[in-house]
Amino acid sequence: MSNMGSYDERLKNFTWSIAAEELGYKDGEVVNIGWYCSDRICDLGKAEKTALYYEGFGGAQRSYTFNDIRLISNTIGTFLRNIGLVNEDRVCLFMDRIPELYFSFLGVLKIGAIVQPLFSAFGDESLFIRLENAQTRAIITQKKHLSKVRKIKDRLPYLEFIIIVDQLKETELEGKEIVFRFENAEPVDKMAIYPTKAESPSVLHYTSGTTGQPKGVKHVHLSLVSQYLTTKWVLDLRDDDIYWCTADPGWVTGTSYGIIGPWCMGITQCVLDSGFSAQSWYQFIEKNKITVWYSAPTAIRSLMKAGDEIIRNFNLSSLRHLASVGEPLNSEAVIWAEKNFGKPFHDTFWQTETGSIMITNFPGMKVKPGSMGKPFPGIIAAVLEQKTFEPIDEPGKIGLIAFRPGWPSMMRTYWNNQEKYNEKFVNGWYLTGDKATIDNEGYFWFIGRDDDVINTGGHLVSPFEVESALLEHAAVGESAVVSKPDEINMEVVKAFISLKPGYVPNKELELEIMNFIRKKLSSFAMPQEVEFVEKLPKTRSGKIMRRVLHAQEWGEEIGDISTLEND
Ligand code: 6R9
Repeated sequence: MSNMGSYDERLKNFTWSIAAEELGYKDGEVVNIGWYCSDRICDLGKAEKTALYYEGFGGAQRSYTFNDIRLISNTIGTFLRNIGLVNEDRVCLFMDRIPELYFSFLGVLKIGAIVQPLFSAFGDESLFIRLENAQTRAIITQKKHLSKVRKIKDRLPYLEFIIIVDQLKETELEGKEIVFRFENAEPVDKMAIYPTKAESPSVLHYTSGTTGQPKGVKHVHLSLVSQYLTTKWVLDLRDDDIYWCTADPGWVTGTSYGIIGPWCMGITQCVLDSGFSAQSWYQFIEKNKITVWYSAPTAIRSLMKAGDEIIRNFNLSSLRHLASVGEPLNSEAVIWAEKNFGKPFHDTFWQTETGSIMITNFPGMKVKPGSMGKPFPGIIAAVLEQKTFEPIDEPGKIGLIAFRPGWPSMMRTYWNNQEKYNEKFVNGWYLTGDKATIDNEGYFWFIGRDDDVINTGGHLVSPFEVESALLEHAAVGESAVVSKPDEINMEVVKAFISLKPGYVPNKELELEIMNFIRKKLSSFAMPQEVEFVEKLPKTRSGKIMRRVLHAQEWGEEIGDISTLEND
């Protein structure tokens, strides 16, 4: 039996106060995520339990108890307060996935300041845009990323403190820079945690739009309520679990479920801060006896590409529950996992803006491979007709995925851009910008981003459906399907494909793949052109950037590509 029990029972009796009660939180009282993730867990008697097990480049290892993270986050919080930072100041975290990143996250929240996590792989201009937009007052970074900060700091009048977590000599420091080494600092056992309330701002996540500047999504401390309950019921974490969320905290998955979710439940989590390889990932699972694993389709497809043989070299029997987020999860990937790990990946659908999981395949519920599952209890979800924005009743009809506002972890605004925020609501619905269908059992099926769906001669083609079918071809490692202009049909399907090792691109293979799709799906879903590529353009969180390929086909402006992965 999962942590949730029966889905239908939960739906009937659901209120968010289930979570509030378990957290010991009452409306109107103080709620501080930093405290909930460390001090409270110690108060519950788990001070000596491992909170974090970290493995870095070259095999560096460190592990910390909940008491350690309580003390270290106190120490950081106190340091930040002593240099003059106050509640609602924006503090950027610009670090690799080192333990300091995780502790700083809690430390910043403990003084009531707003934490702004950014991918350390960002170049100086991507960093600049986001620090300028948020009028960030302090940045915590590593020596190895300092040169990027130095390049832009003079153009950032609001940036007063550049805090470096590793050793630098006094003489090497420039203006605004301070060294703060957590390990050497006097541990602070007691600090007055800032009394944040439900609506006090907590995390500011930047998400890139299709056009224009990246937007800052503002979250509040009440998000804890959603994050706690979805972690418990969807990821199904239990006291003795060893959890691994593969996401970087520069992406919302890495904070909602890579920090807050597991730690507010007092769960041991592992972090692997090294580049991707199938070998090192399987090894990490085996060595740490990971039980619950939360990853993304891009990583899963890479593992599939590496082949099934390698899996036999490892004992992965500790795995109890698998989940995925970030992109549509191809049915092929679900079936592959069942075959190789003895259990499926459970898809979870949500966004930076929603703050927590919204639609999902619940543990214990029938998984339909290729479907996103059903709405989380308390979430009212629908697909809306395009023009009227009214919910569609007919099963199988494509519409816009929308939610009724009001769940605890919903964004409160886009930073400095209330207008863009308001545009997300129509008829009392929050619009996700994605399209789906609902089947006669209430399962949601992803179709594509609103602007990715292809209309070829009047037929609507889901890029996801074509990509999933392509993945069933033996030669295809990964693909991105977009439209290209066509005189007769206005637009037709084009596929960009990266091949599995051992396959060579040629005309014959192109024709074979086209035929494969024609037989599997239809003649209009068949790519009219296949372009073989080494790799696909992706964001730092692993999402295929179809719009880059689309723009290339249509000779249009590419728009904001600051999240493009470029190494
Ligand atoms: C958590 C996160 C949100 C967008 C979302 C959609 C896509 C995420 C998905 C999925 C299909 C899933 N997306 N999960 N599409 N199936 N299970 O990813 O947040 O980075 O803001 O992206 O990602 O297009 O609108 P974010």
